[in-house]
Amino acid sequence: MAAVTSRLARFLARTKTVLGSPAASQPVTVVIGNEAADLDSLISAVSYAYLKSNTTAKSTGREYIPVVGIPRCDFALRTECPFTLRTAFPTVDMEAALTFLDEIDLDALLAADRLEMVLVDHNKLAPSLERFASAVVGIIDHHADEELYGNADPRVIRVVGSATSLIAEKWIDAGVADEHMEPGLATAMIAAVLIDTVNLVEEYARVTDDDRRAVEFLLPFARDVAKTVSGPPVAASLATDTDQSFLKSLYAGVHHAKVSISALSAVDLLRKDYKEWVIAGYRLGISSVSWHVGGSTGWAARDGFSNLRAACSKFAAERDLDLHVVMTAFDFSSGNSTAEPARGFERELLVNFCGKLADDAGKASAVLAELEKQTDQLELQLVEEPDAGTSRLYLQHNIRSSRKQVQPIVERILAHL
Ligand SMILES: [Mn+2]
Repeated sequence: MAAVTSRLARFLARTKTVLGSPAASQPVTVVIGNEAADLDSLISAVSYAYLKSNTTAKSTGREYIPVVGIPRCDFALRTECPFTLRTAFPTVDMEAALTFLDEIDLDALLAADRLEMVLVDHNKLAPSLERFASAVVGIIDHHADEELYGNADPRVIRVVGSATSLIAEKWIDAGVADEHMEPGLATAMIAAVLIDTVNLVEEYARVTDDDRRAVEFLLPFARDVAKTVSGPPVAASLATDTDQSFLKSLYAGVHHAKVSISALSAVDLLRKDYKEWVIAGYRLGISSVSWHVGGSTGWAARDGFSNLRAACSKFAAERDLDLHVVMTAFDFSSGNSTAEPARGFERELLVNFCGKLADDAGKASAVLAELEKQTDQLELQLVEEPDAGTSRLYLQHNIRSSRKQVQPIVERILAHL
């Protein structure tokens, strides 16, 4: 194997050695993204742990370890993540260098009093990790503040397009030596910001000045081919473009990878980008899917609506859900064979009642009535009632509301049932 010339890859390899060594005794700070483990979570965890290893760790001997919050076998489902790593680091197997949730014994670290955790891209531990609440020492996030872990330091929670933009700000503040921000890392960070801000396009209301500032800071590093020892940092086509076409082709590549999912099974589509909450005794799950249910090239046309419904019911039953919401988002104008430039970015909401709410028609219809009342935030239009009473498909005309906005709405509704 060729010598590893990426400092980031060497850093990741060292963290794996620490985890693999029974004799290791140094304190560990696990930097972890949210349970959906999307590109923003992955890259913000890696870039923040690496920053801290280049700054704080030097004086404390503490090891900062980025952890991807899913088992390794699920990584391939996040199609945009492996794609981004391969594009940003064409000569290094960055995926192999990562640590996944099934490769670290957090309980043993906690029992040995060696564990601290920093949450990036979320500010409340996933239900499956709640037992580590006492270990949370830092938060850098862009979701609604759940007001937990009041002593966390840093405790940065600001609604910007991408958590990675907040990490970029930490890099700017730290002013560490330029060689640490290698072209591949800068490219991967830009990719995360572009995907979460729909390519910095104003009308989708995701992008903020902080996201633009992050990209401005990262761009010269991403474009600086001279800083790589082992060849071009990005695919040759990206390296020779101007800044604007660099951003455009990077976004197009990552976006295409993200939406190239129509061959995935229904259950893989549902678990690819999935988060769960327990609210007032009700278990809520929300799956985000970068495709569309309706239409001739949609998911329902592929599987049939009853099969799609059955897959959702099975998925919900396995997780003991009382409410399962499938949020779809699809850019019909983006360059692919089925592009429909006349249609832009569209969202749908598929609401499925299960568990306690499937058994209580009164409460289920109360939830629907409340959702339909959200004429500003959601602007729902009923498309289909595939299974009267337990399932409804809507077009969500307010395309500005992503899961980050929809989840608190559903939480309020469940809390007042
Ligand atoms: Mn995010």
